[in-house]
Amino acid sequence: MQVSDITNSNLKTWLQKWIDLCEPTDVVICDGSKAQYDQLCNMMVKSGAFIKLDKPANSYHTRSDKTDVARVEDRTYICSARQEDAGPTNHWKDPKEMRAEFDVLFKGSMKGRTLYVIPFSMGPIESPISKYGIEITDSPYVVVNMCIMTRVGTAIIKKIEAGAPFVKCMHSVGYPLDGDTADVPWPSAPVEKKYITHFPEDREIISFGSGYGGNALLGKKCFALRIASVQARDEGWMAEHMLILKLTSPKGEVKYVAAAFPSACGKTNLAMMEPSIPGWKVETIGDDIAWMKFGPDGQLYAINPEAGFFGVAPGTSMKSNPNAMRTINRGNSIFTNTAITLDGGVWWEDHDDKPAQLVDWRRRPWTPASGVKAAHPNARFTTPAGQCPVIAPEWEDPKGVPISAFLFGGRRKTVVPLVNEALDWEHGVFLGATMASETTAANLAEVGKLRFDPFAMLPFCGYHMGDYFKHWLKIGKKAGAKLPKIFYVNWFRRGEDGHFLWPGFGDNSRVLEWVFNRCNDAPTARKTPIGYLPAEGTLNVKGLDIPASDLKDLLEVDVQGWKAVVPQIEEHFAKFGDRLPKEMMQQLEALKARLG
Ligand code: SAT
Ligand code: MN
Repeated sequence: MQVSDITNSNLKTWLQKWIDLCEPTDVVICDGSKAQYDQLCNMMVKSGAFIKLDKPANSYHTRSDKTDVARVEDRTYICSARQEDAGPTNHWKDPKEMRAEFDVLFKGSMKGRTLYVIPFSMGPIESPISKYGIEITDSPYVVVNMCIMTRVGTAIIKKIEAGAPFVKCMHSVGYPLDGDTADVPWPSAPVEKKYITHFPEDREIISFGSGYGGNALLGKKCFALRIASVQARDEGWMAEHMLILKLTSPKGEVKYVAAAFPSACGKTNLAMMEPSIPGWKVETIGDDIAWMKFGPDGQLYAINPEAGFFGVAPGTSMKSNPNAMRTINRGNSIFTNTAITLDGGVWWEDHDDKPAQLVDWRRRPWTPASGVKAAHPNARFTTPAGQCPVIAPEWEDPKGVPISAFLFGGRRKTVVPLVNEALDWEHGVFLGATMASETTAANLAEVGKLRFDPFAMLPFCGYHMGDYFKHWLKIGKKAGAKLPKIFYVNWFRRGEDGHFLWPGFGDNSRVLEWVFNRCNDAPTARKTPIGYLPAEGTLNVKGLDIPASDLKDLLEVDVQGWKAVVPQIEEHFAKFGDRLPKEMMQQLEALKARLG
């Protein structure tokens, strides 16, 4: 297929504008085929950008430039027409000025390169919850990653030709090969030229200068969260930074749970967990993003808009996440900024193997005595979700799965109990709006400085966060809605001597069991000033070697601790000014009153 075959004038005009501006040598429309994927990988092996690994099968290693290793939040902008619509949690640029700057930056930016057109679907192509996008990029690395992370194919162009809307996603690494400029293994632009920009009113993304992760794989955070959150607000659905898991009880009863946690709280681990309690089963629907719409029965139905996992490699092991390891080991994966073993495999910190010698992510010889990390801390695997051994059979069901519970959480050494059920939806929204992790290594006797990350959406909400809280409240008022129950969990509580009070990992299934039973209205809770906590003896700790005093600390209300947190919540809420829904201050006042 060629650009000249496209008849939809909106798509064609947009493509032609960028082709004319960027001046690529070639234009290729991606078809999502294995043949094209293999051909691009082989091309990158020849150029030196990729190394073909000996294991796992059909997998590749690549390393980025040392300055292009993660999302760049400082260079990420919401270009809404009015600055106040971006809100206090986003950087903003005037859309007209930004576009004028791009006319200069993108001029000739693809000289000597191929421009790839990637038609992709977020979610199963036929799902009423899914949405389509077209990404233009000059990075073959982006193409092959998008082939794993999304559904790529020319069928999407047919849908657009038939009138389906699409999100315009423009990307260039910003490293033209003009004159004598030689190519490098990982082309990118200096940080002051990097821009990850979103035009919410136009449903458009323009990204310049970075080839890494969410900066460049525009279906993920840029589309599926920042742009989709705006679409969800306008259209009455939800685009959330949540994993989705399927929980099956020993009796065979099924419930689906969606959970939001800030980075580095183990979302992927929870999504693929192996329960420690007999007879319970956890299967995966998604590990990062959930799109949810009300069904005719009033329930919220969720899909995972992605088709792969873009997981943090360091810390992933047979202990922390055996099913992620099994997924990767089935092959067909791309490893970015991990270390390489001398027998052609991959390695990272906390890997199960303990090699004596490696090649580190910068391609330098490495031994345990080197004194530096072998893998970059944000090293990633890109791997197809379909090959996860515990992927739920219905993970691609176009109608989605009905959600019974939302979990929120953060990393809290103090104050916050193991599990706490919201008193009602509005209280649940308050819990989401006040999600936080401790930033400082707090003295355990006091409350640490909190970094608030409402709904784990801080860097991902495409509009004013106060309006986003309002949207959550509005969802709760939908007539006939059968809303999920909301819970707050904390696996990270510490004792006075600093030890973890809760074992975590597979034992988190004990908390899931309690949540499951509460969704069936089991009388297993006691009402407290902060919400419903497990009634004495209702959290299943059978077979768990946990001191009674630790269990008590995990499930009690630390009234003094909560009182000390209140001023930090007030400060956090003050940032949203008059766009903070009044219900949030009312919830805070009610909490204060209940604490006495
Ligand atoms: O780089 S991504 O945005 O895909 C992952 C992350 O930073 O959470
Ligand atoms: Mn994420």
